[in-house]
Amino acid sequence: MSTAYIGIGSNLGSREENCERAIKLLIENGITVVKRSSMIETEPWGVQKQPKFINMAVEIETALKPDALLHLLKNIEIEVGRLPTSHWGPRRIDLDILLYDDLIIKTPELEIPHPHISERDFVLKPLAEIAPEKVHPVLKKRVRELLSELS
Ligand code: PH2
Ligand code: MG
Ligand code: MG
Repeated sequence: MSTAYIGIGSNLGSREENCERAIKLLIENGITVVKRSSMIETEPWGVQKQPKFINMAVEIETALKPDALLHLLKNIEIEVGRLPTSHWGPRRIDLDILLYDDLIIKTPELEIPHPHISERDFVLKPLAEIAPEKVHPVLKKRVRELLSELS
């Protein structure tokens, strides 16, 4: 079994419900949701002219390898009603693998740890709620340290 952290975001439709639905679908697909952060409303990052987001993070346990987990997350995004969008544009749901054990992967399809973690308070705040002591395997710093350096 592996432990992974998934970042969840939504800024279209019923944002909280979209996040809940995604978590329900994770569980229905055999993923164990070990911890979940609170939901926070965040200002859009990257492309600013779009609605505010709801963001949260969950800790999961899974036997799925990263590529299979990514595939499942993409299917859940479609199930929750995600439509193709512009880069960093508005979406009903976004499910990102933030960390997966202490793995470091960089392929055209998948980068773990998720890039930009250390620049994004909408990722670090929820993550610090559920995994403050987790060490980022590339930056070699704890999540709570990355958050305090950001703010
Ligand atoms: N996701 C993005 C781009 N910008 N801003 C916030 N606040 N929250 C997000 O989840 C988000 C974003 C692309 O995935
Ligand atoms: Mg994202
Ligand atoms: Mg994504």
